[in-house]
Amino acid sequence: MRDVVSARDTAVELVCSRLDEAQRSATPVRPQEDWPQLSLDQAYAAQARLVDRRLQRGEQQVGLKLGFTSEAKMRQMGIDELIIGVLTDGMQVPDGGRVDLGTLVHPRVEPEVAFRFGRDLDLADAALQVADLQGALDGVAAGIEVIDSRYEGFSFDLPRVVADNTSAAAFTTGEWVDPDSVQIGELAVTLSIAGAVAAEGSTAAILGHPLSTLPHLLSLGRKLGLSVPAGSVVLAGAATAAVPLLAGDVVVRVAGLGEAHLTGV
Ligand code: OOG
Repeated sequence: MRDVVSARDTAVELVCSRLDEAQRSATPVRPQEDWPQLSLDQAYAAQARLVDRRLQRGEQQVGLKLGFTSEAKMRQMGIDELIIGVLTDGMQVPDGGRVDLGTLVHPRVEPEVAFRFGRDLDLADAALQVADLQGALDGVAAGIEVIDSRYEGFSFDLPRVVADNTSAAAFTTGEWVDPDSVQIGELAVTLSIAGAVAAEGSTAAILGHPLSTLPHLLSLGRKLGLSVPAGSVVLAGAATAAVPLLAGDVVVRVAGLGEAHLTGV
């Protein structure tokens, strides 16, 4: 039994090391060669270790992100299960800030709706309800996520993308709006790159309504024992398919909610 556990542990550590190295050197890994098969639980264990390494290097956790919450994303990547990843301050870009393309492998951008929570939430607490999450929401904003798979060809299966911290690379959020002052269920979303519209959709593409992600945030977060300290940002997942990030200005506009901006350099 012990041998089985330690062999599994070695696989998790190996995957974590390779992904960490790939991210830091902006050099993709080739999982087809000599890549351990991980279960989904092991993949989340690898993700937790990968995030731990970043925290040990001085980064702070600032939030969480959900992935594959829209049909467009599921179809684009061929995965139909919701996933969760961790956001750190090392990934956070001020609104209108720059993203250095030289530090990334093959980045793509996605238009997002972002939530901000105003009080500490321990998702592992069995008494916590979806209504508590909704009650703790103190801001909603337009957002941009930069994803950058550390796998060659941006190609992965479910455990691989989970281990790779759901391709999280960078993100920004626009001005925070009081969640009670805006209905976010069906707002037009536009992603523009260098002044040209690159993707269009609706917030309804995110599980029918971005707030429908909260039960998933709770169940995935509970399973993994995640916490959401006050001030945390949660990205609800892309409303459209992702688009390559090139040098130039990126603007996400969510009609009636706001805009978020960044520049690829
Ligand atoms: C995985 C991340 C997916 C989303 O919003 O659906 C994601 C990927 O496509 O590389 O962030």
